[in-house]
Amino acid sequence: TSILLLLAAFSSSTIGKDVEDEEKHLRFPPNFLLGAATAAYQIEGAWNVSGKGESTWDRLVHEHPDRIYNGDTGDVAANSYYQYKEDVAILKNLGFKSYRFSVSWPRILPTGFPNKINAEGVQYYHDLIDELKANGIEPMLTLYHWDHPQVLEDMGGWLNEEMANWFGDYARIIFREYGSKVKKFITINEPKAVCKNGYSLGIHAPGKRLPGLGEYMCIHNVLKSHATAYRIYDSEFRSTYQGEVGVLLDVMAYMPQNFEFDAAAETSFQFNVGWTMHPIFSKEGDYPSVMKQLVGNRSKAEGFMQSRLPVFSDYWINLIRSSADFLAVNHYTSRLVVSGTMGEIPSHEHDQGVREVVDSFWKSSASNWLKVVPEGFRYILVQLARNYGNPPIYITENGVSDHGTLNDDDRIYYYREYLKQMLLAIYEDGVDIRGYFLWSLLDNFEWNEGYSERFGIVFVDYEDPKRQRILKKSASWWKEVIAAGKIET
Ligand code: LGS
Repeated sequence: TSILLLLAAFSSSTIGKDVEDEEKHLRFPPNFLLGAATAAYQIEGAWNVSGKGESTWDRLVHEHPDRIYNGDTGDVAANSYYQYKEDVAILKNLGFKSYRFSVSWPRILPTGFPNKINAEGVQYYHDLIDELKANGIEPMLTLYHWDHPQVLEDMGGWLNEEMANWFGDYARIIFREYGSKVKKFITINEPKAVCKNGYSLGIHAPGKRLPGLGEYMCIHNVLKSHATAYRIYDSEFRSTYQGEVGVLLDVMAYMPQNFEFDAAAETSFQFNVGWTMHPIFSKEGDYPSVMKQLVGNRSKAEGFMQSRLPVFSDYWINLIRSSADFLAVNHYTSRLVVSGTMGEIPSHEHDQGVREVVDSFWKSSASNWLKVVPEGFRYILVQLARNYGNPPIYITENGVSDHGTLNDDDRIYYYREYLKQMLLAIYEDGVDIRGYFLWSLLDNFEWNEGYSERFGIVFVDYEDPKRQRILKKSASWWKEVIAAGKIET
């Protein structure tokens, strides 16, 4: 039925549209929050000073330079630890109302534990937040954007269920320190990416390769950790600070290629989205039934005694259910879902028993996974709203890469077309979207791709020790859009 509703939503948009509607569809709703996003490891640098401990990403780039394009590292990155005032000045100049940044966990807790809180690290984020607020920019704080203390990884990291307690301890410090100034928190950036890339494929830190096991165990502990942090905010801080804590989802649109494969697209949606969303947003909690069934069946066929998908106790089902004040969505691109299987090695993609492919007509970017599919944005937003009771949504990442140019017309095209689709989802389909953060303010350390793929609206000169920032054409485009409160065509 959700597909029918989606189709109805699409067709209604083409009927009875007059000029006034079109004009309205280009305007952001009142109080809509427009912002830009970054992440600590990708921009800060200062990796081993001011009391900071080693993170899993520090370890990976230093131990395995072969896994990163050109052997690049985030040791200096955009140097934002020292140059954050320039970043804030750019945000202010362009008119952004909000800034999404992440806190480096080992900068706060170098030993991984609250026995040693690094005062300099704590102060850095106070300074950043104060600078933002002095310039009228609202902070949105991500507690974890992929760089956890290496000491915690040495004890198993996201494969250890104790991580829920360790993350809880860290979250409490963050809420206590910044809760009076920050009203929007996001717990964990992109659970699926953390777990698949870090513990199954091993391409991201910590580089562990446990195909078909690591990602399921990791998501299990990530959900517990998220919920633990959420409940800590709820019971210890909410009444004083009146803020919100959201869960973040990395999501492509998984669209049926045609009606025949409708069920396939639904399965893909449950494996990619339901996996982390169903335990939180559904009434019954827990993983989607199709996952339990398919992973269970395949595990059996592979000779495992039990399903590779871990089982939640009632205690955890209750703790995780409804553990989000809003849904944060990172969206870049789409896939078509067709029959067939993906890969031979056990993984959630293999277990789902359907294949995700790209359409050869979709426009490319500098990242091979990222095709430009604006209509997919509306599609997935409607699907999320329909499946999870229309929760308040913030788009926390959306953007496109190139190899580095100031004249980034392709990026302007991407933003314009994606924003139009988002506004249609708001006005035509009633999706409750409260804000949008582009990825990214700055060209930054793009993980395995080093500095070769650039997502910034601001160019950073990585040849220059001063890391000069230069506005790209897309930055000027955004400035006009924000000032006008609507998309300029
Ligand atoms: O810079 C990252 C951006 C760019 O591309 C950011 O730190 C992340 O939060 C986010 O994941 N970002 C991102 N996503 C890439 C998704 C790749 C999916 C690849 C799928 C291959 C089949």
